[in-house]
Amino acid sequence: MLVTSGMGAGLGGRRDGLRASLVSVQVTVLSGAGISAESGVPTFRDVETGLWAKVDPYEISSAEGWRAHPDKVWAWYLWRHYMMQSVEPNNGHRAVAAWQDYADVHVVTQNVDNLHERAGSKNVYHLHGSLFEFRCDRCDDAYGGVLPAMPEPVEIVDPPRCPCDGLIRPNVVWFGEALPDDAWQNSVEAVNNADVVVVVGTSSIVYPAAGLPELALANGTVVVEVNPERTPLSNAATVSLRETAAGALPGLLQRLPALLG
Ligand code: BV8
Ligand code: ZN
Repeated sequence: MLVTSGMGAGLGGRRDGLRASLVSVQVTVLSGAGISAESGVPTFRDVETGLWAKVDPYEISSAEGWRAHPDKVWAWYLWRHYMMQSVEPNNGHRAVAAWQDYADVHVVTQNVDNLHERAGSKNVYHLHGSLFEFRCDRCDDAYGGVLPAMPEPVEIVDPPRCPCDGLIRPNVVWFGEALPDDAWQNSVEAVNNADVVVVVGTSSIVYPAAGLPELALANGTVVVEVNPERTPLSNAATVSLRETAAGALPGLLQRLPALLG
């Protein structure tokens, strides 16, 4: 609906009707790696193509892993950072951004990519940090140095050093690390104020992020899951669609009345 065009006056009238009916509605989107899959960004757990198919996630995405072999972790994040430059938002990201014309939209994402922002989404809360921010693991100072290109993944690259002699690390949240307070507070508020929560492209097993749809359901809020695969949330969700992000999100708001019966 939001990205389709050329259906003349009928749609215009309905669009105004929809705008009038939705403008006071708050839509909160909880997204995971699956919303970026159709942009060519590998998800984590896909057995074949997943980022974690080739490396041990707890070795490469945990505080312990960083302490044990920072050169391996740094190389992996450099490659992911470089890969992000060659991908574009897809119709899933674009639909979520376009909903802002009709409703009050907040995006809570586990993704460390910037595809929601590049699609035009304003209120985006990164629960697990960003691939585009770097800081010292000792004094926390932000790092703005130039990063080497890495078209092909390599085994190890020594991370740069901070003037305090600390190591420069990506500003992402690793297993065993706390989530950024402001992003978490904004996310809980966005779920508590939501009229509908759309959970898209996440396996719903990593906490505390996976606890947010449960909070919405406990609040009696409509939860719509979009995922080609079933997840631990599918049974509890108000509606669970076995569809892809780019396929389902463009027309989702218009389908809601029929979906919710
Ligand atoms: C913490 C780093 C405490 C960034 C990541 C309660 C119970 C059990 C365990 C725990 C618990 N509480 C805490 C834990 C431990 C742990 C945890 O949850 N473990 C799990 C695995 C059991 N949690 C933590 O450690 C968290 N920290 O609790 O700290 C604390 C408190 C105070 C002080 C100190 C410590 C930190 C968690 C964050 C870890 N970092 N990544 C990076 O490298 O990117 S997690 C990583 O996996 C991702 O960031 C992402 O968030 C998460 C989940 O992945 P998804 O996004 O869901 O992707 P996945 O591949 O799994 O699934 C993709 C889905 O998309 C699939 O379902 C697929 O079907 C679908 N899909 C595919 N194509 C499409 C699609 N959907 C739509 N369209 C398509 N086209
Ligand atoms: Zn430092």
